[in-house]
Amino acid sequence: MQALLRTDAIRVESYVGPSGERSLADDVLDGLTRPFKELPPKHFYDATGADLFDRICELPEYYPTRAERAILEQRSAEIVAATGAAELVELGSGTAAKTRLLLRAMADAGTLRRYVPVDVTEAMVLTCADELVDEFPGLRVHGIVGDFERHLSHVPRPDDGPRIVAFIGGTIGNFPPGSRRRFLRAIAKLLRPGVDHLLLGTDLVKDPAVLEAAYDDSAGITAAFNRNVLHVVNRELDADFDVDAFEHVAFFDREREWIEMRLRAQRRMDVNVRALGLKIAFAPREELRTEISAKFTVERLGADLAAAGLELRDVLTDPDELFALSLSARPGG
Ligand code: AVJ
Repeated sequence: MQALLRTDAIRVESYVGPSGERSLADDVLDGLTRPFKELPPKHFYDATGADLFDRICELPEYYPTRAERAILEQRSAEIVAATGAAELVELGSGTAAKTRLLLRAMADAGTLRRYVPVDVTEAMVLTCADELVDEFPGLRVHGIVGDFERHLSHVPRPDDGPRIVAFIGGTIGNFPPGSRRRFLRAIAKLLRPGVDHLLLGTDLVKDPAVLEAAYDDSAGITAAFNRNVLHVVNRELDADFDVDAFEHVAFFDREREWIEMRLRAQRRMDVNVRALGLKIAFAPREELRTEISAKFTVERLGADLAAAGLELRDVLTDPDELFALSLSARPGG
């Protein structure tokens, strides 16, 4: 651990080292040597990718961000009243844009004590800590720079009052079913039975045409976002992907109830990943899976939470029932 900053109000610790790079190397080595090629979606988000994602959130076809914001705008006070939350732990906090609505509601209720952002991007955690202690007098921020899949154990023990652990934005959808439940179980360990709550954002199952448009927009921003992961591999691992020779593919798998994004090679290709001494062959039209984004029914959400030892307490949706924020807790206490 590296202490990055310590004042009366702010404490930021980093757990990311040079191993961040190794995880891309490992994922390329594992994922691109399989019979069905695959790369995990976390590598989308370099500076360009983060920028493209921000643009996706503004697209007319991409409803999740707007729908979730609408729920938070309308129901934050209710969430705070139902949980009595004094502390907000946020996994993948980013700029904390939507979180501010919750922090504001906690401040208005007079319960706000501490915010614990967890994010891999050091600058995000430092900047938002600074901004938030200015915006919310008396707030303490304990930031964790780390990967929420690897560094959850460094989230501090709950302190004063009840805590909400928030995992919003729908990122839980990136986990395939087995690891999704394992990850929810790890989150549950951060909660005291009968005291704390998980606030989880999940996109909902709906008309496949609406879902597919959200992941294949007419302006081509999602296509650029998808291809960008190849630029990341080229830069970080000295590879020579011909990025423009890959076609963006997005479809809703009705059986598994998830959106799948792929990159399809438009011709035969041999790619050299020089940093790994690895050569990868693509057959014409061969596809590389880059993301799954699971869509939920309330039934399946309840079942996934139950499998992680959590009880679904409340499901809040937007007026069009596009997206859900759910509150769950460990029974007992
Ligand atoms: C950030 C994982 C919630 O799955 O909708 C947006 C990422 N991918 N468009 C999602 C994404 C393509 C997004 N999450």
